[in-house]
Amino acid sequence: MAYFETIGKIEYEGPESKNPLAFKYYNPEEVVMGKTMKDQCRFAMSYWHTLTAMGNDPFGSATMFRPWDNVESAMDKAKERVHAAFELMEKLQIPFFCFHDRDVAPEGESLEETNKRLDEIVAVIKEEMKRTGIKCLWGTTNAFSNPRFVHGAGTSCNATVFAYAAAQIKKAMDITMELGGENYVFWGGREGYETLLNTDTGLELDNLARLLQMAVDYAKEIGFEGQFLIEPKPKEPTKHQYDFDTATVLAFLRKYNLDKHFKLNIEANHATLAGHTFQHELNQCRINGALGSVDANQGDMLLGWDTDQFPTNVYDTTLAMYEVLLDGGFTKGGLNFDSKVRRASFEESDLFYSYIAGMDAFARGLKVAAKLIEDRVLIDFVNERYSSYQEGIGKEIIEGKVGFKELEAYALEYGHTKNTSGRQELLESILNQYIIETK
Ligand code: XUL
Ligand code: CO
Repeated sequence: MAYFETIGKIEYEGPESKNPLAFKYYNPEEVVMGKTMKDQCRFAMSYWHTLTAMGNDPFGSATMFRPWDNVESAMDKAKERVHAAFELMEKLQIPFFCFHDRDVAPEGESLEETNKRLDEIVAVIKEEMKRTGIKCLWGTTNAFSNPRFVHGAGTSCNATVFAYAAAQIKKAMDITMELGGENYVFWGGREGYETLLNTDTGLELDNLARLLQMAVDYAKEIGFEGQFLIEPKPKEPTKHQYDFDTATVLAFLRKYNLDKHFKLNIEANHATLAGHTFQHELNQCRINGALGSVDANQGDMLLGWDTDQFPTNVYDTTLAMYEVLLDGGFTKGGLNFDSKVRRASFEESDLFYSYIAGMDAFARGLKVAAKLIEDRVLIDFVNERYSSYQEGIGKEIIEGKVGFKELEAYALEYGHTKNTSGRQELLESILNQYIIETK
């Protein structure tokens, strides 16, 4: 059964096209910096926002009544969702998907039954993957929705909940491996706290590290070669999430000797909630060799929560792809649209318009970023700005040849040379010119 019968395959028609169901910038086979756009972007569909979100918010119930939910049992729904997902990805030319265990199959009465249900749906997903060639970018565990995780999962005060979370992750890793997932994500759903008055943060963080070490050990045991990723977020659902931002996660990983095993999955809206730009978080990953993958979305400048909107801001996608390209491009990671249509965009066609908007925004960002790098506009400026470290006293500082005494002697003799302008506004106007003019 086809769920998007009136919509055909979305093709590239170029920037002149007025067809709302066509790509204006995403041209999958076009080569940008040595790779096709398809391989540079590695777009992924998020299973949860696309198939299971229904438009509920704290003030109102569902607005989206999807045709694939028009069947009786929860398991039949789960199967129909697989077919809808693959039809949508095929039509949008999306080569990957990302999922939580609980997105794909409903929980049963017991863990055993839940796992059986997962196996049944995973078999259907595998068939569709074989039929379409679509792959799994990453899998993850939803250890936050069920009420048992009220105090967290790996950081719960209740050891039986810790055990349950471990069991759930074990199974989610098994199925991610079975589906050929290229990464496995840990987003700390309820790993955080509401008040320090009742919280042993030391024990909770030690336990979180223990859980992650168990995942590393289990991956070795089963031969899972996917990349482990941690996805930082500063708040929501808890008021303070432990994986606050890139800097916090890197410090945590290093403290517990886990840094060799993990990279980061950076989400745009999480970066801005932490008071950073999207580019800042990617930049900090890049300089620490920790850029794994991206959750592509955007927040709203006026709202202080995770709105998970489809990314349409070309300025931000350009600067994000700039960091990704400077990092050498994605290897195992990609651009997962952790984005959902607005509650009022409740028709099936809105799913297409929003994915097209997001894919075009990133395709455009990719091209502008590539041109900025090819023309070396920022690179040469930055190199020149730090050129005092390439010779003389600067070189000696870098090479560790001098300490305070030698530098004091130098300063006493030479003082300091004049500073030069940082030229921020000039660079910003050049950036605008590239965004507007790049062909
Ligand atoms: C929540 C969020 C998650 C993770 C996966 O804010 O971003 O969907 O990406 O659990
Ligand atoms: Co996310």
